[in-house]
Amino acid sequence: MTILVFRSDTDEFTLWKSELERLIPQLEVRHYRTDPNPAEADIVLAWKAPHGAYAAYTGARLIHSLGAGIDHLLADPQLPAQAAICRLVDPLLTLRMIEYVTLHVLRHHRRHSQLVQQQQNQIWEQIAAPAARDRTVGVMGLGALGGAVATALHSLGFHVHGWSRSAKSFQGIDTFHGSAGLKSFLQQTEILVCLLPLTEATRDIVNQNLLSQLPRGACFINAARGHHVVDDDLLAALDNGQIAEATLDVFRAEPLPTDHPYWRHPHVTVTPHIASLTDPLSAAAVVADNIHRLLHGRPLVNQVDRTAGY
Ligand code: NDP
Ligand code: OXD
Repeated sequence: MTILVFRSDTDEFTLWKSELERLIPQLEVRHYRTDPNPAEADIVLAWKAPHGAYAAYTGARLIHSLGAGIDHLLADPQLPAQAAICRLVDPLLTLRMIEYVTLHVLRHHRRHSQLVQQQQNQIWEQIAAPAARDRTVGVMGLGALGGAVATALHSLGFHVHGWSRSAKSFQGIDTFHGSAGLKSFLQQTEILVCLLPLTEATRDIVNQNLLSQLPRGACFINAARGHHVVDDDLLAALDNGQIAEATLDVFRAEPLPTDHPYWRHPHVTVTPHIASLTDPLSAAAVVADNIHRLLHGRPLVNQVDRTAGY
């Protein structure tokens, strides 16, 4: 059984190779750049290769994403049609996302940017935040990441709203679903968190219409994909005060171009797509479990529905 790893970073490749070959000794893990026979690979481990890069893997039975998102795969028109696609659901990836979102929800909740500004101007002015139970945080997407984030925010005492495609139930969280539930989800949400997958239904979802349904002065955190947001609409909402602050980890073009207004906007925090990075040691165990399943004819986990797009 051969598997090919698409990842440009050589140190990471070495880690993936040693860990996967340790976990499944019959594997031979190769780097795509040095493999002469792509058609022989049974499994492809994929991360943001250029379109067309997977076309030669005509024998692949499984294409496993090395990240949670698989929009990079489904956007490739030459993706081998016969292969199952799986995405990464890894406890460390989830934990890191919880850390990132909690950090920024708390910053917005406690108006931390205003305190930083006050220090710069030597202003001693106490800012009282409402109790967490009186602050509503809305999480769009209640999957592996959004569900865990919503639960963690609830355990900190926040009033949490969650929105998904199908009906979901989480202890202590007010859940909404579908386009019919979106208005009610948004109308009390003071801090909106986007953890949706990028699909045809969710592209450009954070636009003027959606932002205008939030309470005035709401904050926005995007840790999902840049294409969820219509940038001009978000910038207009930030400039007119409808949105007080935004924390953005993902962008339509990455790295974010140096002349993009987000870099210098006084109410925007930019982070370089680090909300939750894949850790090869932790993720290899998850990928190895799916490879075992494939080898033993058991159902794969975290398989993508190509039609739904996630
Ligand atoms: P999941 O597939 O587990 O969850 C997706 C959630 O979104 C589900 O609750 C689903 O609803 C909901 N959803 C999908 N389509 C719609 C829709 N049209 N309307 C309403 N809800 C919808 O994904 P993960 O939680 O694992 O990951 C989410 C995204 O986070 C990834 O796709 C990736 O883009 C991003 N990400 C970003 C990282 C970063 O570092 N910035 C790191 C890792 C991931 P339902 O439950 O009904 O199916
Ligand atoms: C992912 C990401 O999807 O890092 O895992 O964005």
